[in-house]
Amino acid sequence: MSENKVVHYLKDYQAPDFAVAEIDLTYTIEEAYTLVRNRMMIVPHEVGRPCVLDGSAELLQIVLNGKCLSPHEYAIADEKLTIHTVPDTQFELEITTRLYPAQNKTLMGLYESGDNLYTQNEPEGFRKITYYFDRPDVMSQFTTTIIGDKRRYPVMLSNGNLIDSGELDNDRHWVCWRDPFAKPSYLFALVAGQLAVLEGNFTTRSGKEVALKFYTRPEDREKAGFALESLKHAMQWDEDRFNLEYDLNIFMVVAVSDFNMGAMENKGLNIFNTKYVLASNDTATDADFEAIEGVIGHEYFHNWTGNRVTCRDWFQLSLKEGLTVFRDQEFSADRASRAVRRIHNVRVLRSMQFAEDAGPMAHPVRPASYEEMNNFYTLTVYEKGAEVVRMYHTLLGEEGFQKGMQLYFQRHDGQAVTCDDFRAAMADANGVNLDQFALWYSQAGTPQIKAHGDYDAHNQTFSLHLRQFIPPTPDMADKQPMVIPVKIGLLDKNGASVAFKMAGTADKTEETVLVFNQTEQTFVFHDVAKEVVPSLLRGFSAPVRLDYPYSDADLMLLLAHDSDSFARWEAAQTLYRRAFASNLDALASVQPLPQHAELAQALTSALNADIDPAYKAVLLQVPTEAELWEDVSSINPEQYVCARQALLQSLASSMQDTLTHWREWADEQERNSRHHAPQEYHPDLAGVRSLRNTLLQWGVLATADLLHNIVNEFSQRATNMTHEYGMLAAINHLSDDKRNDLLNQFGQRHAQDDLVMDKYFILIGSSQRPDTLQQVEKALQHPAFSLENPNKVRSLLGSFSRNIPHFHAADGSGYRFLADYILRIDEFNPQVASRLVQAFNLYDRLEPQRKTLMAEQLQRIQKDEGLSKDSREIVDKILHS
Ligand code: B3K
Ligand code: ZN
Repeated sequence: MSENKVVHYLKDYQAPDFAVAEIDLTYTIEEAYTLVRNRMMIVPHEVGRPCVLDGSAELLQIVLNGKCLSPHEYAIADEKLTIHTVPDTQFELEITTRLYPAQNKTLMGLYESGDNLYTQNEPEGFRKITYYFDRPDVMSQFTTTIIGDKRRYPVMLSNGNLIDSGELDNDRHWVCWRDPFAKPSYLFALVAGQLAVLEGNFTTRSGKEVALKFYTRPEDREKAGFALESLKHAMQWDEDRFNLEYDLNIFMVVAVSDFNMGAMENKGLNIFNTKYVLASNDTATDADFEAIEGVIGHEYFHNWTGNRVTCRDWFQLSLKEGLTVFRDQEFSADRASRAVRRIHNVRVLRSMQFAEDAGPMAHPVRPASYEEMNNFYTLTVYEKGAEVVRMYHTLLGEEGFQKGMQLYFQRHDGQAVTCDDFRAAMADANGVNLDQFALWYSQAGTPQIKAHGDYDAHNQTFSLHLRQFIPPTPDMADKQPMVIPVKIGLLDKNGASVAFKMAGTADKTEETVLVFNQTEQTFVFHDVAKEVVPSLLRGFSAPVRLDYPYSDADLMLLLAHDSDSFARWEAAQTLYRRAFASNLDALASVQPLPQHAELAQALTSALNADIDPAYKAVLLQVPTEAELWEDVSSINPEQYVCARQALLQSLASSMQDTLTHWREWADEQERNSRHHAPQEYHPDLAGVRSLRNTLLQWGVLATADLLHNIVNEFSQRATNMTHEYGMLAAINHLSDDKRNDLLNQFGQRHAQDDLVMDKYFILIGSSQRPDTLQQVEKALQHPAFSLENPNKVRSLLGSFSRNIPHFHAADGSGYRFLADYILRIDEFNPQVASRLVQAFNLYDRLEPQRKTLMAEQLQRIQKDEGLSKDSREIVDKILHS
């Protein structure tokens, strides 16, 4: 237990003592430092309170109503500046600080990347720039003047509109930006440097002309074209589906390669990781294009859900993040392939968020406490938060949900509010009671449902019995039953949909949403003329685990016939889980492995059915190890990899001909594509390529010749990154030297492309070849690698931390290696380090030998005296100390 632990609690929230009517910032950029003069008009809410500002920058001067304060008039401690006595009415406070952006490797506050300057302020970066009420419920109007050298900083940007600019002596110039919308400090941004711009425009539905500007390094300018188009689609979609228009005359996006996260929604001046802006056919995969569209959408949508209406405090983070993820998911789904997108989102949720919910970091969608807020930008807040928003949508329907959104904006535009305010708007707009729904925000853990059904031929009823259980988490032992929407349909034994009547309704229907809100409940379906198989949790209508005693034959029926594409995919997932479990048993008892002929047959039929190729590709996804061990303790990770690999191998061998057939079909489709440029990203072609690459991965397991084909075709297909990367991924685990040859070719061909080199490092870090650790160690010395660049660390070390056989190597080498680098990175970038620490989350659930080895490394990290509070919070939670 560390001594200076400061825990922040939701229950301690207090409204701010002061408001800031206006803030006027002047940044003077010098060679070695930047001066920031911050002039605030402050209004006390109550008289007699000391003025306490957050800040950690070098303080040069404080001037209150024109008078310079002397040291006894204020105190500085624990990143807080306390001015003991301030006037009772509005006063002007001017604070000057000095910053050293080139030395700031945390990538928070103002920092240098390349030769340019950028900011990142969410959640608490602004306090590294100046002294301020650095909390989201203090909103103010910002005016920003930037002064710098004309040649080094020809472009100088901040939020809002450019209102003035001018020339100065000594080759210097200045600009002044003003943001007419009040905002919290976390949305403040500044960028200065040599940047090229790609421009476009958008006319809003009310006729406002908006200038769209994408700033990049000069050599990357053309690669921002797809992101620019994505932005226009996002702006249009938000008008069409949510009735929300953009509100400034300019929208800027700046791409930077050193960035701790994906992107940041600063008002009118989004700052993006280059990964989510830059793309061309020969450097980005189809998945990259789709991610760009999604993230561009996400940040743009924050303009309303996050910026216009923001969070009262950081506990409410999911108010903006869960809602905005829901909105970006819907945007992507409306653009193309709704079914496949939904499955993709569920897979991420189940393999990563469910694991978080079952581990030491488990917390509710609205956490009750935190030590370091940066540790709470989690899958639970984002992805489970989006599922919570989706449940309102499922319960209220599109129309009811939009009514709720309208009321939410009507009540709260320009305010900083809570998740309860959002829930109240949904409830009031629809005249429904959503009190019990609040538990989704306060109870952590993944609810589990045990279900079973009875058919009564005499009464022609089908009864579904449901029982829910919310597992205890470190923060809470006993939990109350939650409201769980269960979408359901019924199929007869031939796979046809069966209509039914619910008690109290006049009409028959083929699908309904059950509102399951007690510990145990039975739902009766009437007028059911024959035996049925229920299709449950359609569309994954709630973030829960559901167990129903289906026979294998029932699952095959659902896989072949269910009209709900999620439930159909889910049937295949359950069949895979069962086949996997029998492999695991066989391995444990040293028995020969089963062949899974029936499953192979069912999958073959599914592949041969007339369905979208992208959907065929997702049907071939076997649950990840993290999903397979979700309710297991004393895990031996190696056995999971072996049993899963053996399953893939046996299925691939028995399906060889089908795999080859569809792979050739995919090639044919691409060759004969109606699209004018088959190399380019297009959702239809992306689906075909995703099927091809999945088949390639399966094929390599069964057909030795495929490696030769890949070697022969490699250079010729290299004009399209989806193919190039797909081929490398398919052979990445092979011990054959040809894998190294191709990977080297790839590394040399793309040596100058930062983002493609990330892929090169991912391939090295994720390979299951026996020499992976040596290859990773060598890659750390590669000229394109840098520990200071978060994308590089995530690519090489992040992928290694998820590489099950190597990270969990029985001799502890993987744990030791990662701990070494966590300690090194933690010295300068705690945020990136503390993410890597979470690779150790499985600690409690490991088999005893690995657990001991992991404990040694966790304790070594914990003992480090200079350890950041970011990493310390995670290690302490893992070790329960
Ligand atoms: N709001 C930012 C995330 C900030 C993360 C700070 N550690 C990006 C987003 O969710 O849109
Ligand atoms: Zn967001």
